[in-house]
Amino acid sequence: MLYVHAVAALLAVSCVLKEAVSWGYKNGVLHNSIWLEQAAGVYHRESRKGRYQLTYKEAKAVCKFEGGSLASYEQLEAARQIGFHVCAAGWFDKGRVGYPIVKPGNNCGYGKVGIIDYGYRLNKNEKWDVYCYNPNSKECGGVHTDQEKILQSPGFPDEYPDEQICYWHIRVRYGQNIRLQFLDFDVEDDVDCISDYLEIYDSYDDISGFAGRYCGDELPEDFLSTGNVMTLKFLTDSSVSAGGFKLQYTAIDSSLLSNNNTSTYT
Ligand SMILES: [Ca+2]
Repeated sequence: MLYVHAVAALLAVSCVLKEAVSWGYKNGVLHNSIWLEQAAGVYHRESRKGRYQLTYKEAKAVCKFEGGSLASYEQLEAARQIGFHVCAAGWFDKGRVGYPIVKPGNNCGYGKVGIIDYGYRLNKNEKWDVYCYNPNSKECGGVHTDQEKILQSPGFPDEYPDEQICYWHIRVRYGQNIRLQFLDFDVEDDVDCISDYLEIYDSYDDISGFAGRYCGDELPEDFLSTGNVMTLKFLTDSSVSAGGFKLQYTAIDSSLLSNNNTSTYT
C-alpha cells in the first residue's frame, strides 16, 4: 500500500530542471553541485545509519525504494559533466564503486577530476554509499529555486506516511541568503529524534553543514543560512506518525542583512 502510494507520487511529479551548464555562474546562480543532479537524474544517498553502511544489495534497495535504480557509469559521468560533485564513494551499476569529482582537491579524489573509480568490487558485502538514477522526483523533496515558497511534509495537514526520506534542496540567487520560518511542526517525539526527524543543512547536500535535527511538537526557531543554498532532510521510520510540518523559506539579499557574518557558498 505504502509502495503504491510512493509510486503514485513519483509519477505525479517530474523534474523540470534541465539546465546543462558547467561549473560556474549562470543567470546570477552559482551552479556548484548537487542541484544539477536532478537534471541528469543521478543522486547520492547514504544509509539511514550513516556513511558507508550499504552493501550492494542494500544499495540497490535504497534506489528501488525511491522508484529508481542504480546509476550506470555513463549516467554518473553525464551528471558529473554538468557539475555533480560528491566526495563520498558509492555503489553504482554492476557492482562498481566510485564517486564524481568536478573540482580537484587534496582531500577528495587524490587531486584528480572525473569518476574516481574503485572498479568492480569482488566482495559485494563491502559497505559504501550509493548513486541512484531516477529522472522523476518524489512528492516529497525536490530542488526549489523560487524566491519564496511553502514546503510541507507529505500529505500535510494529514499525518505523514511511514518510511519516508525526503530531501528538499533550496537554491536561491548568488548573493542571497535563505530564511526558514516554521509555521507548523509536529513530528513523532523521542529523546534523540531517532524515529522521525527533520534536519537542516546549511549546505547544498546532507554531507556537510549540519545545522540541527528536530522532532516533537515545539516550533523550531527561524533559521538563516550562511549562503545561497540549504538542504532539508525529512526521515520517518516504520511506525507512529504525526501531523507533520509546514514551513516557509524566503530569499533575502545578503546586502540587506545587518550582520556581516554571512557569506555565499563557493
Ligand atoms: Ca514514526
